Amino acid sequence: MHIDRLERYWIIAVGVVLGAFGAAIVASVVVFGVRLPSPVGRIDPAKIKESEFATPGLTQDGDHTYTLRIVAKMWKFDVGTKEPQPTIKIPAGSRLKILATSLDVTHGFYVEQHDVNVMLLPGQISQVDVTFNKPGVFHIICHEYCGPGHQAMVATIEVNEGN
Ligand SMILES: [Cu+2]
Repeated sequence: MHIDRLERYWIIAVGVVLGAFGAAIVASVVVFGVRLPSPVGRIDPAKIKESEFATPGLTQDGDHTYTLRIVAKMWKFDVGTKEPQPTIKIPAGSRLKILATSLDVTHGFYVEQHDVNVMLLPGQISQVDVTFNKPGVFHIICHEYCGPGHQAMVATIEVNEGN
């Protein structure tokens, strides 16, 4: 079979590019440990008051390690406080295990400047582990349109100069 010289070059070039993409995917998993956010459990939204999400909020597990339980609902990230837009305060260098679920509809969960971008589905518990090294104020934003109060669905993580 005759393959034109230019055509052969293009076949090789496409092969190299596809190979590089494949290598990048393998490297992201094997070398850099990138994982898709995955559900860690199921929950009946009607029985949320009988679950670990009955008292959402921040608990300290150890030195600079915390668990944050969040219930997303129209139109608030509930962390167990009365504020409509709550603030979670942690020291710099904290490792946060975020467990989140939705009470009603699909919500989004995005933390600015950090590697957190999850969809919160009713009936599903999602987990994200993230370290906050840099002091600052970082918003948690709902990025899935969830109804007329969607734009007010904001919480804040305040990372203070820690020790
Ligand atoms: Cu929303």
